[in-house]
Amino acid sequence: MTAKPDTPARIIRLAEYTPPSYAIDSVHLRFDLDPAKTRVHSRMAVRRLEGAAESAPLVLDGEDITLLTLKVNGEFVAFRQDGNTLVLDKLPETFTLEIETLNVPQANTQLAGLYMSGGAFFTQCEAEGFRRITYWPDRPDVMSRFHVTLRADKAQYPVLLSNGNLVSQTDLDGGRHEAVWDDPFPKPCYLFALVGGNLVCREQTVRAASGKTHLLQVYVRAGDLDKTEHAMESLIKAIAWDEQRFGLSLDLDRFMIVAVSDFNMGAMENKGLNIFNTKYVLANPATATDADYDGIESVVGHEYFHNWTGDRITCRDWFQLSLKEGLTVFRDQEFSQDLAAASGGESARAVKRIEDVRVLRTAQFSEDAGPMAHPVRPEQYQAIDNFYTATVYEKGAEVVRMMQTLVGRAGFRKGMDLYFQRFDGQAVTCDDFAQSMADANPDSALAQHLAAFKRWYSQAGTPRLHASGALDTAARTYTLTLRQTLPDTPVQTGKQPQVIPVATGLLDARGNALPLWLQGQDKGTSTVLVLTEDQQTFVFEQIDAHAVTPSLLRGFSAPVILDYAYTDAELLHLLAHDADPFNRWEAAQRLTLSRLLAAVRGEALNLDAPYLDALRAVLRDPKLDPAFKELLLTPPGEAYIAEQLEEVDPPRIHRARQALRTVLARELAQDWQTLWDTLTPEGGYSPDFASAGRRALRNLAQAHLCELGQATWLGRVYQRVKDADNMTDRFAALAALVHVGADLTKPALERFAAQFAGEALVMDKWFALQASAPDHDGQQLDRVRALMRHPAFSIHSPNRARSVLFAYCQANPGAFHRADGAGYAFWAEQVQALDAINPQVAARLARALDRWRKLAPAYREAAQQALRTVAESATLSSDTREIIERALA
Ligand code: 0A1
Ligand code: ZN
Repeated sequence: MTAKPDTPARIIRLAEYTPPSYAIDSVHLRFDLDPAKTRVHSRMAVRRLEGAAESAPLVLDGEDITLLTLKVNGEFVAFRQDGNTLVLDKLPETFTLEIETLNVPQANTQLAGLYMSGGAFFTQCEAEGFRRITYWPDRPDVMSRFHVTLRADKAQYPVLLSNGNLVSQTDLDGGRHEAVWDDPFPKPCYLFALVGGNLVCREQTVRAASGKTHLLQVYVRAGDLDKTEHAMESLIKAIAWDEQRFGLSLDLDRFMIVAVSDFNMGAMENKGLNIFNTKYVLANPATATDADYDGIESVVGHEYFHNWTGDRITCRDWFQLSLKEGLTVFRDQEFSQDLAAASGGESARAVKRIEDVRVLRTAQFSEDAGPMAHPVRPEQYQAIDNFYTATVYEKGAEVVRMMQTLVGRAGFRKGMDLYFQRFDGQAVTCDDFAQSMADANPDSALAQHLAAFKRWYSQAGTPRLHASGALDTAARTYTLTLRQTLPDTPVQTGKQPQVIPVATGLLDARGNALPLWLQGQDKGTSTVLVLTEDQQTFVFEQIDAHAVTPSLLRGFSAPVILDYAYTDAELLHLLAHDADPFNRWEAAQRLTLSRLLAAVRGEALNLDAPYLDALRAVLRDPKLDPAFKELLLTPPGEAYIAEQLEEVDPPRIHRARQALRTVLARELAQDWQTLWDTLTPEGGYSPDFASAGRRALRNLAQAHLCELGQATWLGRVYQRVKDADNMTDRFAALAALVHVGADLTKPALERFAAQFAGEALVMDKWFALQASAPDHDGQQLDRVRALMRHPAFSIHSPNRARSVLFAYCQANPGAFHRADGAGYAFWAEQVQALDAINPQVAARLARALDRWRKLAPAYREAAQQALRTVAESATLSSDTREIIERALA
């Protein structure tokens, strides 16, 4: 019997959750690995759970696999088949269940379950991949002890890995060998993993603060060993950080990271055997940029932190995904901030925060305003893979951060301790986490307003925070009124107020911080106001000032849209004087945004002297970090600008932003030149915060200087493509040429490709850079099609598909949205082609048209037509169907 590859559209609802009827206390799994026919034998110790009826059936999921045998207590038994499930009735209270299945790893193009990449075996089981290996109650609240035997040809697959501890390794007849692994920690099946292949590893033994020693290994393909140092260093730092900040030690003798080229996501936290997209492991100065180094540090940290927040305590059901993801993103963001601050001082922390907020506001705010809007704890889904979203991850992290803001750092640590004390080894809910935080901090605003706070989990949409202030010089008060509104979203209306922590400071006319007194209490110069109602006023007393500028939402203390009618003068004042670096950056963003929006409306782009002087002052300020200057001088992205508009004409936005860059290039030319001359590298390449910041700012200067079109500059930049001593600078130079579309672009691209033909991750960048290039001549879509005909292009490789298709359809709105609809027709074609190969990746590409209703009429109709074309395809995975249906609903 072969189960069908995909289930028909079925809605899974949080409200319908029921606990499992059976536990699988332990399982022995045996894999006879073979690309064409892998036999999987599983022997499970099953026990009916207390509270389950004697007649309760055992329901096993299975997808795209062949069942060979099924025995209960050694006997063949009858079973029912219901869609993609097997149902067993009339079961004893405890029993042994044996199942044998057949997998065809070489035919598994979805990359979920057991699949092959580069001639090696890998698994991906989150969220529902284990059912593509064997029949099992595939749900995270069934936790089992795994004992795993792997058998394979020794010459082809010398390395055989699974979770936990290596028990034995034995040679078998016929050139095969066997490895036996035992994981001491019970886990849900989504954390199971195996790897079999010809891999090499960098390894190191570390002694943790607890005194225990651990073996750390990073496995890669032969030839990539020289790119594993940064991942190993990041892992060691993550281990130390989690011990120091949260008292959480590594609980395994051995911790392995394995890199694979074909992977749907970034990485996966399988217990003790993390599997990573090569993009988040491999780096050396010649092939990886500063951004890649940062990405590796944060993803290695993220997966490692899951060992406690995800693996030791996991999710009861997939609606609770943010329990582990929001918390773990929060932890990895704190980790990156602490590391940056350790080397670059406190302002480095702000730089990291700004980078995170930029991602949140671009990806998550637009998700929350579109057809895929869902709460941090979604209430329903068709395909859970569609809910690994910016909302669950990034907004979820903000919810955790707000808890820390409300209970303080020490209080947050207490809450984490209590959470582990209560729930270690269990599968629990977001409520359980929030309750632990509140109970550990009974006097906090969080405990006081817990029910209202938890609406952050249940209500979708981005709150708007409307603020207004009134100074009364006679009464010496400044009254701040805060009001919140939460928009309706596709299936939710009539929302309740949430708890919004608003970190606030007040500046006087000279830019000094005013002392804050609230109800007779001294609050220093920065305080967190907690908005819990629709509207509240806060009266600051003893204000001796003739003008007050409020600095609101410092550090972006809540994931909201702040609506305060700042004048340019106030923004320039904040930009010059605010003690909060985040709000200095934010003031500059607001100033730039209002000018961009005027240009989008069709007004001439005249950048005024006060604005330009303020930017110059920033560039010249010796006290400011180069990394901070780079962020401040980078205008809001096209997607973020689009979110501010009712109706969107993407090419128009692109032109406005481009025009602004050109004016900034010209007006600040002297400063760009000075930065270029003075920010010269000091010594060899190092990815540390300070050096990376200098490179970032120097390369921003270079990009602006290229905008001026002077042949000397273009020649100089071409030379850098040839002889830069690191990928950050080499790629920045190439990007600058591609962006301006200079004559030298072609030879530069060819040279680069010849040099890096053997480096897949570098070639991904090469493809992505071209696919995301501006459409100077109306030929960009043809160039994208040409890229797809390049011999190195393969739609089967998610990284390569993303580097062309996503780079064009998602990251290049100015070129993708065409009045003739050709971009959309291309998108429809590719979504369908990809869906037949890999539904998870296809469904992500499908989201490129999420916001079609906001498009100007010239585009809207063609976009709708393309969506309909996809909707009408005869075969469509439930993943892609869910996205398309929601978009059209
Ligand atoms: N839990 C992983 C992300 C992940 C999710 C799904 C995957 O396959 C469908 C793979 C990885 C993380 O947060 O890192
Ligand atoms: Zn995660």
